Amino acid sequence: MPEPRPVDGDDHLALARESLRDLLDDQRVPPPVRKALSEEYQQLQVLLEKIEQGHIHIAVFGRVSVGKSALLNALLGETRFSTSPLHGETTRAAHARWQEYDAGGVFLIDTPGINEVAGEEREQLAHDVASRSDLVMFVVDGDITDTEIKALRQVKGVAQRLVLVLNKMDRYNQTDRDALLKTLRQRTTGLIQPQDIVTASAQPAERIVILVDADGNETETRRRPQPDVNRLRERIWDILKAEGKTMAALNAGLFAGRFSDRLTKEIVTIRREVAEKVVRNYCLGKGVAVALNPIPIADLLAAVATDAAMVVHLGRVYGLPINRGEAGSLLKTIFTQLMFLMGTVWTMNLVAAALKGVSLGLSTVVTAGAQGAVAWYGTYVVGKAAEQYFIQGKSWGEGGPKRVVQDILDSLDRESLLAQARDDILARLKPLL
Ligand SMILES: Nc1nc2c(ncn2[C@@H]2O[C@H](COP(=O)(O)OP(=O)(O)O)[C@@H](O)[C@H]2O)c(=O)[nH]1
Ligand SMILES: [Mg+2]
Repeated sequence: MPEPRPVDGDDHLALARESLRDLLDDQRVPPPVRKALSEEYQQLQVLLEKIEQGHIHIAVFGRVSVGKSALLNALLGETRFSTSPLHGETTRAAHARWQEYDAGGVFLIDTPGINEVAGEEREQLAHDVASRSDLVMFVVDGDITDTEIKALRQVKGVAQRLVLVLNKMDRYNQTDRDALLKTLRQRTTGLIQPQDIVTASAQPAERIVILVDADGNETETRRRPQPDVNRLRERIWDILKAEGKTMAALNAGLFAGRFSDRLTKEIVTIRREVAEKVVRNYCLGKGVAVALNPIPIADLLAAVATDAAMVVHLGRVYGLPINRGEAGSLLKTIFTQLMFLMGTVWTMNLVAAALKGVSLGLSTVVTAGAQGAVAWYGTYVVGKAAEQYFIQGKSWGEGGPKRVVQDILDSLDRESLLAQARDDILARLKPLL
């Protein structure tokens, strides 16, 4: 039997490229959503270019002064990133531009040190670093602190691939190194594979060397030993050889996934805003009409059932157009639920509620306004129910229409909506009286 061809990194990349392109080109995304997410769209574009050119991004992450910049320099074999004994050069504003260096398609990214104080900012930094890199080198310079463990978890949640680097090994003797490595392994169990924990000396401290000349004169000089990042370089190289393309593809895929989640949420928000406006417009129209031409209380809800136009309009807002006939049966369903759940008694209670606070000198205008408010409110409930039907993709969901209508009634602040309705209607009527 022929073995099926395994899915390799190239296939993953092709898929990732396709999904990024689809997201970028999706014409159904409303312009306001595109505008709200313009930064993310830009990132998407950058990411697409990155995988089209086969770039790999490697970032360092860790506390201030653990030697992140030094480590990148040692890997490069030249000083590209500035290091500092005081407080790490890269520590200012966490969102300052990160330094990048392109070493033949592999980009090394230097980052500010994680701030021990600002938890939220640290989380953001971890997220940003991890989401733009294929591989993150998390650097520590001794036993790992609780803050570091927390940050490690945050990075791990987003990063495609993670290695833990134990730097400044020149400061320890062999026994201490072994002990340190052992605790590190224990403390990161479940977070990092033992083979992904590597030791390094990025910029070993200067040593005093005593030189003895031919005459036996001793002179003291300071020498900086060579950096030792061989194990780290090998580990990164192995990972890139084995998983590089897949990593880049998965990273892009993850980004695309997160992006489309955001997109969906943003679209939902915007649709909800538009739908709310649409519903309120119809509410006001209905309320004013009823106020101008009051009808018997029992017919109020029935009158609501004529709001097919609103339902058709809402269907368009949610990208699920329906015709008048469909709108009619949808309304019938909602109306049946409303009648079932409350009946006319409820309607009279509503009118009483709408009249609340205006008990003295009931003028016709006020009663009319109250009836209009009830019509307004009824249309609002109908609109919200229809909206829910569209949100669930033209379905009432598991609980059926009864549940939906009931939930809406429970969630609405009836008193304040009625007050709003009455004010709106009376404001609209005033010029006519
Ligand atoms: N002893 C020792 N010091 C190091 C090593 N790597 C970096 N350092 C020192 O640690 C300090 C901070 O290094 P830097 O790369 O700026 O740290 P960053 O803030 O993490 O970027 C500098 O003084 C470095 O010389 C190392 O392997 N051994
Ligand atoms: Mg630095």
